Amino acid sequence: MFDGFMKPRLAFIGGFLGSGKTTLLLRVGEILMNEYGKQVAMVTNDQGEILVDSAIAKDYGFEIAEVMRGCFCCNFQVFIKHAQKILEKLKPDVILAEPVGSCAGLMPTLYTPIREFYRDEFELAPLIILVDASRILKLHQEINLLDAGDPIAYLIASQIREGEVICVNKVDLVDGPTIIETLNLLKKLRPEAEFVVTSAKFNVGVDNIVDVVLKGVSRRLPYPDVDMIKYMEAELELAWFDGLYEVRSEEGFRPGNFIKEALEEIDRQIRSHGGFMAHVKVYLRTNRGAFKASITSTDFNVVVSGPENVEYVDSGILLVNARVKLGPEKLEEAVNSTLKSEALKHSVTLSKIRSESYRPKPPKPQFYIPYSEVESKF
Ligand SMILES: Nc1nc2c(ncn2[C@@H]2O[C@H](COP(=O)(O)OP(=O)(O)O)[C@@H](O)[C@H]2O)c(=O)[nH]1
Ligand SMILES: [Mg+2]
Repeated sequence: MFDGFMKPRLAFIGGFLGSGKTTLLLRVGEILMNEYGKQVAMVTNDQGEILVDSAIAKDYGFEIAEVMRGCFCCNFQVFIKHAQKILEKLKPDVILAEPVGSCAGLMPTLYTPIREFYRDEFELAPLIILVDASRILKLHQEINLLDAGDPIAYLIASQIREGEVICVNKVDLVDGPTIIETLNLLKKLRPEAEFVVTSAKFNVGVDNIVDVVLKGVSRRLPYPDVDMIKYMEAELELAWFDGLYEVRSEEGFRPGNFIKEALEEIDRQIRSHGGFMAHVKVYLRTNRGAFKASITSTDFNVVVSGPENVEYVDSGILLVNARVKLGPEKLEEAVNSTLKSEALKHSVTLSKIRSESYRPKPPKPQFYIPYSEVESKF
């Protein structure tokens, strides 16, 4: 059969906020395009309307569609409409989709409904769930993932328990015994899964995920029911913030230093308010290229990536996305006041175009197909 007549592969890469989904998707997309000559499209997804992930994916030259203001499961029809539009426009071989990192229950609300109702249009790859190797054991010590009484622990454990392929990412940051201990913990949570170890950042093990995306077949593994109340508690604990700013400086400023120091100070401010930092991301687009950085609760250093040999720039557009366990008003105030003082320090004039912070609405999936219904069809 010619490629053009084949159903496109559709792969979802889920996992908690900051686990490396966007980084991995971009790597996988690059390999598929450059080494396999595949046409690749991406669907990004988050709570707000100004999405850092989309800005980054566009820089890579991928055709993207965005599902904003809520997760795929609560916007199932929007997701399908976008995916179908991409099919018409681009006829991609592969669609890579990144669900919101605070989303659990992808199997009953998204994956299985697509398999049931859209099997003629998409060929689903196994559900891939990413885990941050540098963070999961620390989180497990703080909020036991095995008993999962804490709502965020419940959310993370639920994500892992429905993965068909569990990808332990960021292994460049940990040693061998930590990887083994991490795999032991994950196997307790999800003994049936296939396990892959990667460093998306340094392109280690990514080929294994490419294989899953291109050729993997869902084994229809059992998946747990989602306790919607507990899941909702976790979603609601984490406020969303997005902000868009114009930055200028007559004498010029160092873009990398500015976003690094701003992010470090935002981190300090949030921690001083007692907030749990799920993920904060900044993206600065300048006429000399784009600079980005992000931080999670267990990061010690902010690493900025962007074009090398650019010392000074004089203007840019700054995007900030945050998901933090803190009141939305406090979060907005902490980010905006920190940016203001950091701008002053760097001789930057910062003009807010817009910023918004709120608790996402309680999740209301459009479909819910429990495993018991799938099982009865065998
Ligand atoms: N050291 C290291 N950092 C990584 C790796 N993958 C992602 N990151 C970093 O982790 C942070 C979160 O990554 P991102 O892809 O935005 O996570 P997402 O929220 O799951 O989409 C970013 O600063 C990435 O550069 C990895 O394999 N190793
Ligand atoms: Mg992302």
